[in-house]
Amino acid sequence: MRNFISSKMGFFTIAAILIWIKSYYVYLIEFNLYVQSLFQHVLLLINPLSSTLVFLGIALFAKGRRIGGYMIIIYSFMSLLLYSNVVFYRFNSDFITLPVLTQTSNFGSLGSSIADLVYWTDIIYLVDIIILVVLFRSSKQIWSSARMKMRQPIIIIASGLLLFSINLGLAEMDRPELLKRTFDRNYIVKYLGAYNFTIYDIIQNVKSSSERVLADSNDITEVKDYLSNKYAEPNEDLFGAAKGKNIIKIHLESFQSFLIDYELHGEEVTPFLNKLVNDNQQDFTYYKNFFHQTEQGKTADAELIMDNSLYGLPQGAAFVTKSNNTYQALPAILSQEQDYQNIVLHGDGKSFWNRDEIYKQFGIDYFFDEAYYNMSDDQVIGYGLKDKPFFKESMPLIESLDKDKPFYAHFMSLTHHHPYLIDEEDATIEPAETGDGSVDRYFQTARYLDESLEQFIGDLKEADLYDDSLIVIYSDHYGISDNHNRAMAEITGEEITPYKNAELQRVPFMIKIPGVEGQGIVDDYAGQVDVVPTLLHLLGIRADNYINFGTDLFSEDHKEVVAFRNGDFFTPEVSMVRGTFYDENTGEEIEINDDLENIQKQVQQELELSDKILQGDLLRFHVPNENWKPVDRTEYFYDSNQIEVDESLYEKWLDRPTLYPEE
Ligand code: GP9
Ligand code: MN
Repeated sequence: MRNFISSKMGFFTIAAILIWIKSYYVYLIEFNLYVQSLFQHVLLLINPLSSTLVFLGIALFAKGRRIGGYMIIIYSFMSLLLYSNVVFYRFNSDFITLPVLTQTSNFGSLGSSIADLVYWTDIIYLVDIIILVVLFRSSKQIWSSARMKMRQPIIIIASGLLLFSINLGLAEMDRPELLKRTFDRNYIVKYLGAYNFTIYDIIQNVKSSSERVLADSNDITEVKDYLSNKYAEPNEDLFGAAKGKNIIKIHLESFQSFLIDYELHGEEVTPFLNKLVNDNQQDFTYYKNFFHQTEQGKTADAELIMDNSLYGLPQGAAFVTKSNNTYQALPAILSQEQDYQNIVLHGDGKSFWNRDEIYKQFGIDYFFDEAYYNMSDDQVIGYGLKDKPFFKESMPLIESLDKDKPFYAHFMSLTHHHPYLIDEEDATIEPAETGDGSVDRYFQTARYLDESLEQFIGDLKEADLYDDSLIVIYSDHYGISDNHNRAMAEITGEEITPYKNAELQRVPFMIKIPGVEGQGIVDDYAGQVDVVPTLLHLLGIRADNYINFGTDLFSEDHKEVVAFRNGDFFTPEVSMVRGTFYDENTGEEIEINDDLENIQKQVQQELELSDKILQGDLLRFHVPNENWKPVDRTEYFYDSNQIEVDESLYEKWLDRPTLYPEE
C-alpha cells in the first residue's frame, strides 16, 4: 500500500480522488444546482470524474518526476477554474463563460465586489493542493525516471472519454437535448460538471463567431415573419401623444420591486417612490408585474433590451461580444425620425461594459461619463460617483444641450449596487438584521437612491423639465441573488423556492406621459423588451418597421407572455420556472398541457430568433424604411469636450443641494 501511494499511479489516484471530492463539495456547498432526484444526484457525483481522468491523465505522458510536476500544475488550474466559479457564483448565481472573462478588466460584473465575495474560510480550497505538493516532495527518491508504458495513460484518458459519453447519455435521458436546447448553464453544470461546462462553453463560442459568416438575408425574413404575427397595433388615443417631447429615462440600479412599500423597522424604505406609485396617480402609471429579462450582461443586457427590443445573449454581454454589429436602436430611430439628441449620463468610466464602443452603434450623440463629474474621494463609493452628486451635476449638462431639439436622456444611477456600500453620513435607515451583509445594506442604499430620485425630480421641476417630459423610471435587474435565500426568507417571511425567486425578478417600471393622466398601479404583465415599441408609438412612430420582440404596453393587443432569458416565462395565468409549471394565481404546481407546451415553444423560438439576429448580425440585412441611413460609428466621439457646458449653471445647481419642501 505504501508503495502504491508513493508511486506515479498512486499519486495520480490521490490527485484524482482529491479533485473529485473537492468538486463534489463545491457543487453541494457553493452552487444551487436544484438537484431534484436521486438520478440527478448520482450524475452530480460522477460528473467530475471524466474530465479529471482526461486532464490529469495527460500528465502521465511525461517522463519520470515531471509527471508529478505537470500533474500539480494541471490540478492547480482545475482548482483555480473551480474556485473562480465559486467566487463568481456568489454574486451572479451563474458560471463564468468565455465572453464574461473577456468583458472587462473588472471580471464581468464583479469588480470592486470581489473582496466581499472572498471569505477567509476559502483557505480550505488550498489544503488539497498543499497535500499534493507535500506528497510529491516526499516521494522524490522513489519515482523512477523512466517513462510509463504509453498504454497506461492512453487507457486512462480513453476511460475518461468513455465515462463522459456515458455521463452525457444518462444526462440526455433525464433532460433531452441538453446541449442543443439548454439556455441555463445551471443544467449543464448539474449534469456534466463544471469542467465539462467550460469545454462546452469554449466550443459554443467558436461556433458563434462562425455564425456571422454563414448568415444571409434570408435569415432576417424568418424573423420578420414571426414578428409580423406578434405586432400589437397602437392604442389610437395615445399614438403620438408624446411626439417631440423630451424623454427622461431614469435607471434605478439593482432595484427589485419588493422594495416598493416594504417597511423595515416600521419605516418605509423608499417613501418617495412609494408616493409616486401610490398617491401621485395622476402622473405615473406603475407596472407592478414588470420583469427584468437580463442574464450575464446585467446592466448591459438591460440597456440592450430596453433600447433594441432584442433579448440579451444566453451568455456574456452583447455589449462586449457584439459591439461591431449593426443595430437599429431607439436613439438612432429617434434621431432619424424626429431629430432627437441622444444622451447617456453615468458616473463611471466610459469603457465599462464597452459602452463607449456600442453606444456609437446605437446612435448615442453624447455620453457624459465620469470625466464630466467631480470624482473626488468624498463623492465616490463602490463602482463610482454617488447618486446625489450624480443627479445634481447632471443638471448643468442637460441644461447645456441644444434647446432647439428634443432630447432622449438616460440617467444611470450606481450607488445601489452590490456590495451596497454606503458612507455613514448618507445612511438614513438602519440596516436590516439578517446577518447577511449584502442583504442588510441593500435597504440603506435603496433609501439613498430614493432620496437621490426625490432630489432629481425636484430639480427637474425647478428646471421646468418635469411637466412637459416623458419620464420613465425603471430598474435593470435583481440586486439580491438566490445565493442569499436564507436572508431573503427572513425579509419576505416566505421560504425562497425557485418559483418565489423567479417572482422576485420583478423590477419597477413607471411612465409619465405629458398631458396624459397616469393610470396608477396596473397589473398587466410586461418585460423590458416591451419598452421600445411603447415609446415609439407614444412618439407617433409605427414600430412594425423595426425589429422589436416586445409589444406596446398600451396596446389592446399587448402580449403578456414575459420570457426570461433561460426559457422560463411568466403570464398572468401560468408560469414556468426551471421546467416546472405553476398556476400564477395560487402558486401551485400544475401539469403540463398543450397550451403550456405551446407557450413554452413560442418562448424558445423567440429567444432563438433573437439570438440569430445577434449571432448572425442580421440587422445589416434589414432596411426599416427608404430614408433609413445605417448608423455610422465614425461620427461619434465621447471625449471630455462633447458640448460646451455653461459653468455658471454649476453654481446654480450645486448651491441648491437640499430637497424641495412639500408643495
Ligand atoms: C457599471 C454599472 C454596473 O457602470 O452599470 O453594472 P452591473 O454590474 O450592474 O452590470
Ligand atoms: Mn446593474
